[in-house]
Amino acid sequence: MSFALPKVYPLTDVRITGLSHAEQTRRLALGGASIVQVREKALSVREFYNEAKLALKTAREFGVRLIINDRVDIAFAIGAGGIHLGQDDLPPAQARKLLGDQAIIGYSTHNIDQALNAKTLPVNYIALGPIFATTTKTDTSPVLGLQGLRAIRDAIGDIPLVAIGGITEENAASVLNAGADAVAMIGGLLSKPDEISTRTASLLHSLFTQ
Ligand code: TZP
Ligand code: MG
Repeated sequence: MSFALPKVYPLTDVRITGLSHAEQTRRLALGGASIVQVREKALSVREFYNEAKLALKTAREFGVRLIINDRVDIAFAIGAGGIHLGQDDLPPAQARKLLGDQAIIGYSTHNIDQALNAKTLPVNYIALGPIFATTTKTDTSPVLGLQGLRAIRDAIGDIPLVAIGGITEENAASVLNAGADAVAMIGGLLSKPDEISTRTASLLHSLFTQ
């Protein structure tokens, strides 16, 4: 159940950008992103469905894989590339039954016990965070730091691992060096909406040339 995870994994955020998920997807894709997670915490299910459909249309135009946060029903309804689940969402095994073998399923973890448990589940990657302090998500678990990331990577072996929380272009390389396969970012790419494409391109460039 492994898949090639891109090193840079952007998430959308309408609150930070004031832009639709589709427009954020377009700007991220123009910067070279090949995977985007649509993260929406405020809209109704119907509104989220409509916005996700538009984002998927854009993603397909650019050959970007679109992952839906939280809502397996929406991922299924629009035919998204996958789902990202948290500890309080539908269990990964149920999502796998509903979405099938081809869907990418990601699962958020926040400590070593959750990460070890995630390894036993039918998921394609484990997300781990927060690595650093963040203001984007308020109900976070304690910060793990690079040492915590390294310890958990060593414990879980080689399952694809996405690090999240407070990651920027400045610290991204250190996160990859501490054992992450990919860096998931919200504020680090989106905080200046006019710079989404250039920041994404710059990050990709810096990670591939280091
Ligand atoms: N999960 C753990 S930290 C976080 C999520 C969704 C927020 C990440 O946002 P940012 O702006 O990249 O710190
Ligand atoms: Mg969730």
